[in-house]
Amino acid sequence: MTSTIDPKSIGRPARPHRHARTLTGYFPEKDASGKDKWPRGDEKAWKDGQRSVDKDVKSVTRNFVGHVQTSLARQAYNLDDFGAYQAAALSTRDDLLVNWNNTQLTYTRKSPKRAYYLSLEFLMGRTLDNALLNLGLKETFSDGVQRLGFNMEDILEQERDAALGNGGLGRLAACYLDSSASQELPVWGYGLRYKYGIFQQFISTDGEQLEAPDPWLDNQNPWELPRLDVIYDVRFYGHADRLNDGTPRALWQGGQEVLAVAYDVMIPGYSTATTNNLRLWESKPKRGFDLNSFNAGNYEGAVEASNSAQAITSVLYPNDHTYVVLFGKELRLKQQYFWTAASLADIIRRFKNLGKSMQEFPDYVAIQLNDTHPTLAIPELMRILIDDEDLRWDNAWGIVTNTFFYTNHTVLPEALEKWPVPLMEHVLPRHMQIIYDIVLDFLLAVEKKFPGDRERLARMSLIEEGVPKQVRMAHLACIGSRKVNGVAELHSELVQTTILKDFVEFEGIGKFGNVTNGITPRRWLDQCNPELSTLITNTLKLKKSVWLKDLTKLEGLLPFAEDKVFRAKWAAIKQRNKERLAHYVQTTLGLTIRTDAMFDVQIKRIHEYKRQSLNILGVIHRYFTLKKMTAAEKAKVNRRVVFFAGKAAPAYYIAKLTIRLIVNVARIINADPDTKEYLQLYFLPDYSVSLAEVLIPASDISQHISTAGTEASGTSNMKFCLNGGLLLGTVDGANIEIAEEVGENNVFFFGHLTPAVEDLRYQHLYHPVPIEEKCPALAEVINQVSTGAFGDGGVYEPLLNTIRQSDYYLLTDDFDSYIAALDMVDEAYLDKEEWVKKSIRTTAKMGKFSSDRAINEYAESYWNIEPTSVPPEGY
Ligand code: 26V
Repeated sequence: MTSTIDPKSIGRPARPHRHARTLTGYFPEKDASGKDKWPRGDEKAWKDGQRSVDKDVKSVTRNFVGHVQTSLARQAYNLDDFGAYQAAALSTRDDLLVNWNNTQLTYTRKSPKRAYYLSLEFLMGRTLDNALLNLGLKETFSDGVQRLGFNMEDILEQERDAALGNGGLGRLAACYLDSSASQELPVWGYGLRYKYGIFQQFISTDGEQLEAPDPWLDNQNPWELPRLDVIYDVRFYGHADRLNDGTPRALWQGGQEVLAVAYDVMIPGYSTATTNNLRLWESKPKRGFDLNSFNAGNYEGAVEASNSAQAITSVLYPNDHTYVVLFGKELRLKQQYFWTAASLADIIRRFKNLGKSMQEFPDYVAIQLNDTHPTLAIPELMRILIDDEDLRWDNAWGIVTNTFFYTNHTVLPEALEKWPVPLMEHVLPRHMQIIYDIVLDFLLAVEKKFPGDRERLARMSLIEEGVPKQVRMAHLACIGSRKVNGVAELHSELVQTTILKDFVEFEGIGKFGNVTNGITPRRWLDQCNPELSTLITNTLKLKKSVWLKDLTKLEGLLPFAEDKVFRAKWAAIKQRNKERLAHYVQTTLGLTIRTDAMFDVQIKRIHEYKRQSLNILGVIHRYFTLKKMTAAEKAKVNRRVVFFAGKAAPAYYIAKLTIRLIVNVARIINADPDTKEYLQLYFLPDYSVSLAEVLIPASDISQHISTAGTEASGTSNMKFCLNGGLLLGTVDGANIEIAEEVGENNVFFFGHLTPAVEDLRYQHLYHPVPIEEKCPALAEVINQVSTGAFGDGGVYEPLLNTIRQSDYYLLTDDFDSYIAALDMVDEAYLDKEEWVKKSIRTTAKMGKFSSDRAINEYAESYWNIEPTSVPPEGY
């Protein structure tokens, strides 16, 4: 099938104002005494916190113009918005660098225990606005560029997102880096510098998702510092021979050697001089190309090795929660080892500079494994300690198990990582030997505690029997770590009672815990919703830097829920955020959205367990209900605009069909004169961090409707609630804790609870009830889709069959209560005053969900690290 890209569907805004112009006011006017006259005096830019260098508008513009003329080699009379963005980024970077250098120097001098966050994904989004906020330079900078004839918002729009992640797991890593730096904690991130991040999503005219590469580095990346001096060799393949000299040592030789080159990304803390580091590795061939092959005329052969090396960090895998499509993917395994090997080599080199013995490693180093992706770090550290450092096995294992911490992010069976043993033996022969040695020791210990329990041994082994045998990475991560945690209370409980139950029985509950996820209020309130932030600051009568660093202070808003004037201000800001979103949709997609309606939003990866299908079937139900109404009846209903956004993994057929259904339903109902005043539906293409920053502040209600027990935590639920959006959701993940905080009367819950899920699935399989009997409303909706109400019905059969057949995600069980919950939302929204009260109370009670709280729990209860303050420059 051929498909065309509808230019209107392209999510990325065209660059506004690409014409070049002269920097206005660059040459300042003179005052009477002949001195330069600047619009504002030498005010202190660092308003709320400490700042190393006093910055004024004058020095900001001088630095900016300096970069225009030198770094960019452009003339002051020939600059467009993109050039202005580059100059702004480069001059901001100059400020970051001062703090970054000071921070690293301080860490070297004070040698505190450090923590390292190993994550294959960091979903950073844009940097400029955040860097300026954290430096305390936002207003000064904005004044400066304005004086030069530019508009700060246009400049900010020029930046491309750094989208080195799939979704929640990668964004969590980014929030945690922000919180670590903001709380002066010595934490570094380690990841990969993918040449291509998450794909760009286009939607064809018939609703098909099309993928295009994300060439985010094409415009150069001003935020990274190439460290061509920080390089490690990483080996693959070859052969490993045990020395058999009475030690566990082996010699690993031959194979392919690849270089890992460091790129550093500065991570400024908010209102502090601390600027931490995110180190991303790029793969490079060790030798340029093979001159022998080249001379012999074998040109492909000459560059083969070099291409194979470069391929390692070329692209982020766009899957999450489905391991099957990755089964046996050698390149993914190579990514994981390349990254863990380079990161560990770097960590060990830094540790060795302290002049301590290896025994003290866990006193100076904590390594957090973000999901199982970096689990190879466990056998890799064993390899280094045994083969290079010549330690005894038990001694090495003691060091390893005191260094690592493992966070699980999903209990979905298809997302649990496993690697085929033959592949491991081929790519990492020495590590496979070590894993077998770990297994042997471990199973002996289990056998000792539970003698004769063969089934238990089989369940707990790191090796799953089968053809081929597979290494269970979650088991390895669990036994190799000091502590294991889930990401919300319910999820941690499920980890302990399902996938790692045997391990709890074996090792004791003390090793297992919970750290409920969090989000950074800097990006997810102050930056994305500046008007609300200002209203909060003025109302709490606190400095912004106080409540943004102690989010529980938001509770001070509670009494104002009773204040009519305050409520009006609160509601007006929500309205303006809706208009901002409508403007964005108008300029990027050419679509006109009405803003006198409730905004109902579901934005996240498209996945069956997240049940976007439930939402779209609910929309269809509403559409047909409206169609049956008289004009008088319709006049009483609540107007609703429904938004979806999210990417489907390129090979995930059912998820892609869901997008297609949404787009085609939108086409019909947005054009229907009977209903379009009351119900509109949009699928916004190319979901990203930056798009979330526009959507979230505009939402009245957001949907987090996963089948109970499937969404580990969710973090966008927190972002919506922090911005005064109410939550419609299932009793799942962090929804539960949000409801505990804000009160159940301020959230809309529906659906079956986790303990019922297993039984219901059993019923579906063994005692199925026809859908017409079980849930007639849903049967009717499915029938409409199937018989072509939204275009060729046959197309959607595979999607509809997932519901008609096993209905694994329980749509037939939850549909009626979902519709009832939507009705309750409508009813509540009709009472505007009461709704705004709920909105204020929700924001007021979100303090717990700051990532500052979460990262402190890791720092205190897991890593045992302490804040290390960095003296501002000049002290
Ligand atoms: C799994 C896999 C499986 C192999 C293919 C590549 C791949 C890539 C990523 C993942 C991780 C899936 C786990 C995940 O993303 N979990 C999400 O983590 C969020 C942060 O804790 C949490 O809020 C979400 O509820 C959870 O789904």
